[in-house]
Amino acid sequence: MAIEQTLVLIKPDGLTKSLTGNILSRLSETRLEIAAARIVAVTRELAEEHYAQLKDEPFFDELINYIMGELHERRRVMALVYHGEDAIKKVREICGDTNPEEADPRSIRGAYGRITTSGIYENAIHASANPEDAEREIKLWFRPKEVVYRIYPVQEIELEEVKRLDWA
Ligand code: IDP
Ligand code: MG
Repeated sequence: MAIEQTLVLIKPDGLTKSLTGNILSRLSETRLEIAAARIVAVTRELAEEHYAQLKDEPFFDELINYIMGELHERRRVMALVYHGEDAIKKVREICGDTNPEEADPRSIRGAYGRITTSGIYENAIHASANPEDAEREIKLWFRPKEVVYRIYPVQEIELEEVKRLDWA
């Protein structure tokens, strides 16, 4: 068994329904460690990049609206990295099937997901499907210094003329 990292997103429906605590409790059953966490206001660019593999699906536009929080009061998601043995499979198992109506009712998606009248699967949580996706997704949502374990190589780069937002 390999030491892996996996990206978890608590999607906007999960935040609007105040499910964050419940979902994190369920994930703690895996005994994996949280290696990173942040609240993210999702831009269209980030949403489209995250779901790039699904761009030809008929539900793609709705999916982008969903993950950006356009369908909910909360225009944000909670992004986390879980770290440990077999992390990808363990988290996917506890999430349950993509379709919340088919997911085991004891899984997170089975318990908290629904299919909207427009047909989108609002399933409360995202979890990386395989090691390649996990690496791509973690690198998309986090900078190296935000993740406490370094399982992917890093490099130092020199920046010139950096602008950053500071308190006025
Ligand atoms: P996954 O989240 O279980 O990995 P993906 O196929 O990667 O499933 O799809 C990403 C997300 O798109 C799903 O979590 C769900 O919110 C939505 N989705 C997937 N398939 C469908 C569908 O057939 N109809 C509506 N929404 C879907
Ligand atoms: Mg997927």
